[in-house]
Amino acid sequence: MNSTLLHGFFRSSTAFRVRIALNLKGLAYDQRFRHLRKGEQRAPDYLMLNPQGLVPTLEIDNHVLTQSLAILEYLDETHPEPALLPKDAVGRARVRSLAYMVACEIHPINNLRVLQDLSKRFGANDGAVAEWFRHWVKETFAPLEQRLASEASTGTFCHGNTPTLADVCLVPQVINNTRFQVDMTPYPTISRIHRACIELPAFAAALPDVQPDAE
Ligand SMILES: N[C@@H](CCC(=O)N[C@@H](CS)C(=O)NCC(=O)O)C(=O)O
Repeated sequence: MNSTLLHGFFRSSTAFRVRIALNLKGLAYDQRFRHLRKGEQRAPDYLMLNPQGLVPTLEIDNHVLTQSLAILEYLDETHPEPALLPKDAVGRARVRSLAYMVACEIHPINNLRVLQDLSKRFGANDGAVAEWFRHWVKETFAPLEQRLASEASTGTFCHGNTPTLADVCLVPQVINNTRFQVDMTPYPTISRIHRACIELPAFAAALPDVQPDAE
């Protein structure tokens, strides 16, 4: 019996991050799906695990972990190989900085509950919501592209030639962008890194479309 259980949803980019990390670390896990559009993340049994009513939650080693970045770091600390963070402090700072650009600046304001609120409370139609999404991606993808294209530490992946926390956060965002028709032409370096990542089995197996709950 497998004791690691990921509560997620195929389309959740934060659950996607955790799937990638579990796969990279070679950890077996089961998944319990919480359909976000049906509001299953707010079911009483799930709120007992994660009072925020957000996915992912990871049950592992007899612990209940929430917040994807915290989960990623837990996995990296408890299963150090392959490492998601570089050995040097400045490298770790760079990787975290790239990861946080996506995880802290784009994701929270483009999350489902925010987009739903734009419609419900402020009357935004589907076009306006998509415009909002694209705007906030562009605000961060433009400087992210600039950094990745110009900084010497960029390699095949965001930092060097092995995937890190930065790639784990980047790929789900790029996939999410496709749902809102984000033009990726201005971001050739991000696109190149994305292609390199999804060639890896750990990323490919975490893609939303291949999850059992995919629609
Ligand atoms: N900062 C949290 C964000 C979690 C989050 O917002 N998850 C989304 C899916 S990607 C969610 O559960 N949304 C439900 C909702 O908006 O109602 C993390 O990284 O785990």
